[in-house]
Amino acid sequence: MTLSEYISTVKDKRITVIGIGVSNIPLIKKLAENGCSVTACDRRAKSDIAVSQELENMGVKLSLGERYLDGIEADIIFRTPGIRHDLPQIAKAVSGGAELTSEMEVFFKVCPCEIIGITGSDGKTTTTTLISELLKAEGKTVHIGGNIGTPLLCSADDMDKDDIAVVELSSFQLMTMKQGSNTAVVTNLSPNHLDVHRDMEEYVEAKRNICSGNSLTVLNLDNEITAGFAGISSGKIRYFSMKQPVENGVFCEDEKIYAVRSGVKKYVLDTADIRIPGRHNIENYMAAYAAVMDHVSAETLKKVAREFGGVAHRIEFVRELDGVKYYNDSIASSPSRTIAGLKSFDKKLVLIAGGKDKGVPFDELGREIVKRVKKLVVTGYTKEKIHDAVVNAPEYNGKPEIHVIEDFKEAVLRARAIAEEGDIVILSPACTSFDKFKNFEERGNTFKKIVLEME
Ligand code: UMA
Repeated sequence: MTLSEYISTVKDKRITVIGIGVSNIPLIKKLAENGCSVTACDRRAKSDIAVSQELENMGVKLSLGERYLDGIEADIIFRTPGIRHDLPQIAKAVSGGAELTSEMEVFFKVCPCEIIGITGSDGKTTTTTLISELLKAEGKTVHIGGNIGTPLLCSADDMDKDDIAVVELSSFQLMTMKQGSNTAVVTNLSPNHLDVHRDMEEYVEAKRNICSGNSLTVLNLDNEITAGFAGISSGKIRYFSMKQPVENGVFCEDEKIYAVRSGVKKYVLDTADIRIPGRHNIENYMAAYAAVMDHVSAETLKKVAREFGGVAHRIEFVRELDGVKYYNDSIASSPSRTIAGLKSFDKKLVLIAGGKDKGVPFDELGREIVKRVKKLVVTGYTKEKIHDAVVNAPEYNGKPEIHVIEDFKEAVLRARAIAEEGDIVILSPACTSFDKFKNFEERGNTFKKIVLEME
């Protein structure tokens, strides 16, 4: 079934779309353009939804504010990822006969090409990007989307059967999905999003849906929970492992990566070929290659590994100047994210941190900075707080030296001035960007511009 055919089957139905955000806005417009009767609901007020007037002009009925879910009268309900399916008002509409679906679920129905779905607690965005880069480098037409930020449903009719859709899937998206992707990749699973999921079991249950009915499943053999998914999938299983050889899949031994088909092992890559830093990125490469090794040669894998500088703003390599490497990790807007960034390198770093406070304590960050940072530059609202967390860390003995600089550009230039040949400078703020920038992208782009303009 194509998207146009799907729309013609729902034309006479009452459609309620819950959530007017990134996932659903194109869908609401598409349905309205095709003459469907659509009610769009959102807890936000009209003035907070930029497209509200445009939607009304297209004939969409809006149900907004505190009581936005009251009295749903629908034959079909589209749920946005961020909303639970079992809210009483939704459950009531479903028990009254409404069909509950989502933008992603319908995309899976109408997508004309193979879908590679990627989920996991960590590494899913990078693995999704790597799969896309590998396939593109091999000449394939790729459509990348899902939780990574681009909804794909409304482009489905422009896709060709020989293309490949590479889709990052969150537990929120998977929670109510009945059909998995043709190829499923599960990077790893550890407790996450327990503020939304009822418990760890519900979270794992949601992730499991990715394996339902697929033909190839790629699982992390080193992670007990994901390894256990093998029993659910009816298709082929490939494993990846940092710790042990596998019968089918990809593994790493003595810093060399091997691809194995039916027990026949072939060397494909050295870990040193991988330009993006961190042991976790070796795992991401193994997961990605296990998913696409039927389409992508070892030569292409090596080329991408050597050239790919990382997902924008996530420990993204910017340039090397005077023997100093610069990385942009602007996405790190919390201490835990910065700690993960610091742990990605096996040497001490020159760190630029600071920004707007989220009210999260910096104590643990302070201790990690003492352990993993050679020189520290703090900037923005939180500069003093981070400074204090470092000097109050029990292990602090006067090192690292700390430079407190309010101005962002000055801070970056100071990092350059204090870095020595062989050093790594990283912007990994541990705070949001809202003290000085619109968002983390603007902060990262500003950092990159300053670094690229250095002479
Ligand atoms: N809304 C309600 N009531 C609710 C929840 C949300 O009315 O109870 C409304 C919000 O006011 C908003 C709209 O629903 O106007 C949409 O909100 P949403 O949170 O579902 O998000 P989208 O804008 O559609 O973005 C979603 C993903 N967000 C979440 O899953 C929370 C985006 O992932 C994704 O890129 C996008 O779809 C693309 O399809 C973001 C994310 O943080 C980046 N994901 C989590 C993660 O990666 O950890 C899962």
